[in-house]
Amino acid sequence: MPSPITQIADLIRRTDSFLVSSHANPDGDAIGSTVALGHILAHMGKEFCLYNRSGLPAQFDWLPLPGPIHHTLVGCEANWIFVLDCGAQSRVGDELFRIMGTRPIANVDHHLGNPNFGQFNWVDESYPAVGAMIADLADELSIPLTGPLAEAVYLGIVTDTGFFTFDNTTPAVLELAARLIRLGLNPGIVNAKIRNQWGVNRFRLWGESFATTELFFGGQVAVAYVTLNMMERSDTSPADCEEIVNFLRRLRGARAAAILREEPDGSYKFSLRSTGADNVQAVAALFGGGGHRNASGGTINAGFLSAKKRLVEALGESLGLV
Ligand SMILES: [Mn+2]
Repeated sequence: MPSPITQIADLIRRTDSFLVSSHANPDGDAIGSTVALGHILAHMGKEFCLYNRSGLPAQFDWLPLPGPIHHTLVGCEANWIFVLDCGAQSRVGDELFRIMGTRPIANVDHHLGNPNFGQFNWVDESYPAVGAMIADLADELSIPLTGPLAEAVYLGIVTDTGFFTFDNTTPAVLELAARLIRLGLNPGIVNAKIRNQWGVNRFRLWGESFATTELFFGGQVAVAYVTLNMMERSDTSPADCEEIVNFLRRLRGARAAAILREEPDGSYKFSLRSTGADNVQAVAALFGGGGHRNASGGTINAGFLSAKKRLVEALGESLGLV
């Protein structure tokens, strides 16, 4: 039985046209891997259509593309559908999800628990980013990791490793980054393109949210919040809140950081961060949530004061602070 990467490479060699897709509301790995695979297909003279239900978010408009990223399937014909970085098939959005039974699927992903929904499944959790899988595919097809292809791969790997700061920063992904730099990628310039994309509205929201920070258990648990009203006033959306908790985690002495964000129905979504043996997944699970040991989240169906109290108590108990 050939390895999955050999199967995918053979599929590309013997097929003429592809639809390349990823999850809606794409992050850097979703867009980076979509665009990187597009560059590979362009290099090989294949027909392809790049698709994302959300189109290309403005923060990625600097990325050199091998073709447009379509946000509808109108005019996108293809023999095969690539689905990248999707732990579940439905994450591609309703339009593509509806026609998925009509074409064979190549499922390339690194999420734990991917149900292998494709005809071909290359699912490997040991990769920190799908961008790194596409880099290996380029190697398999003898396509040089230079120019726009290298930038798209780099976008994927730095996004999913938090610029090489998360636990998933493997020797292999650092070696891949080193190779991209050796082949000509300028990390200072590309990192600046990737990172310097914030609107001033987001700063206003973050300032307001950081000002709500409360410390518990002698500073070992930090909690901040964002209300619907705060987002409305600053003209921001839940996407602008995503990284707040990672910065809250930087408080000296805090073993766990939590952010509570108000939902339109009045419930509160929470995100938790910790380091090492401190398990916040177990805390999220108490409220029906999930995630990883050091990064988790969920929803509490309660008003703010009650949600905060329950979360702080659960964190205190889980960390042995009460
Ligand atoms: Mn990913």
